[in-house]
Amino acid sequence: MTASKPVARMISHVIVDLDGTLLNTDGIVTEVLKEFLIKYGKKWNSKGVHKIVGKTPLEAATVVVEDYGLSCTPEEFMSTFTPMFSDQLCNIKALPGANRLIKHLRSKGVPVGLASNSPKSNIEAKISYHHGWKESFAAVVGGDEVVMGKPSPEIFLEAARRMNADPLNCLVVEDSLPGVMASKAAGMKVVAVPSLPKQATSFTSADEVINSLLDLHPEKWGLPPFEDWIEGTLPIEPWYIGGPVIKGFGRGSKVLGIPTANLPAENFSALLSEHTSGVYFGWAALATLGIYKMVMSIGWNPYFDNTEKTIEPWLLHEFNEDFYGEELRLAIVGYIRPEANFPSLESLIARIHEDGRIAEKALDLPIYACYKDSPYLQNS
Ligand code: ADP
Ligand code: RBF
Ligand code: MG
Repeated sequence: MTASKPVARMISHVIVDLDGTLLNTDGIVTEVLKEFLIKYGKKWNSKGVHKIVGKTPLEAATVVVEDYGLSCTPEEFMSTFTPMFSDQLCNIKALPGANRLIKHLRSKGVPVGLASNSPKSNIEAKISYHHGWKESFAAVVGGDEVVMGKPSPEIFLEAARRMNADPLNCLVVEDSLPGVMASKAAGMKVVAVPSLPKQATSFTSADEVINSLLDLHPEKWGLPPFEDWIEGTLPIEPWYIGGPVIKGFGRGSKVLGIPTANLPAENFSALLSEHTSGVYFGWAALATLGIYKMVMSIGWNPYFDNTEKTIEPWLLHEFNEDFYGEELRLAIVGYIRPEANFPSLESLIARIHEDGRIAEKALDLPIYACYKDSPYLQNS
């Protein structure tokens, strides 16, 4: 008897979560929470953040009230916090790759549902600030439209039902653990995009864990691929940072043979939280030495498991001397890959050299080469 081959599952519909997946809601939640806690004479602490990601507002309020020992009920907390938060909805930014994903699936005719534990009116308000989003969703389901929010599967099943989709043919994109649990309970495939760094290991039930939406490859799920990758690179809206070259861990040249001219990451915390960690490339200007091609990593260097995010640009040029303290300006124009861990130092080094070759070649393409003339670099 021949065992029948399992039929490959066809994905026909995508269902996305909103907060933490498409929108950087946590950034605003944190700002508002800080302000709120000051009123209560308490100080915000980033350590509790993981406990509120993916919770319903009331659940999250309960955690905050308890953790900070606030002298109010969760309901009272909500009645003060909610209007403060609502005032800030217009300031919630799209996460990297969110616009690109929505536009792509829409242009390829793949129906996309939005399923969030937030109340429907809240979802509608949030997406109204993002051009073209509302029209892109075939269904929107809020936490107030089901009996139980995530981790119950109800919200995803309802989104599928409204799109006339079989749950088995749905792919969910989710940042939270409750959301991943809900997707699996609904019988769906799920790609996790953990919004908290270094949490990827707890997402074992997800079908795939990626670092950011930039790393989503729809073709893995039988969906139309993105068409914007060029020679192993993804063009991004350029961003610019600069500052004095500081001392890093002293291991770039010593341990890897790859010197990286570190920038003071704490000066760019707001900008860095807008961009995901990963390997990027672009142009680097040194005030006295000139403009060079550059490839860099931004993040926690998983191989070394750093506790602080660092900015590590490797200038693709042989210098005769160190240039600590010099003003270094960067135009970051493209993305290559997420930061990764490696089985050996040799494999990390080999991969960084390959990143260097990719960047070197890509920067000759007109779409990237033009940024060498950025006024920001010329005036350094
Ligand atoms: P650190 O940990 O202090 O950053 P590294 O071993 O990474 O030390 O060396 C980085 C330093 O090496 C830079 O700050 C810079 O002064 C110098 N350097 C020399 N060549 C390069 C290069 N091609 N790219 C970046 N930095 C270089
Ligand atoms: N470190 C990692 O742990 N994982 C990576 O994937 C990784 N990629 C890098 C890519 C480039 C282009 C560069 C320049 C560095 C990368 N590093 C990575 C960072 C490296 O660990 C770091 O520069 C050294 O630890 C020096 O502090
Ligand atoms: Mg360095």
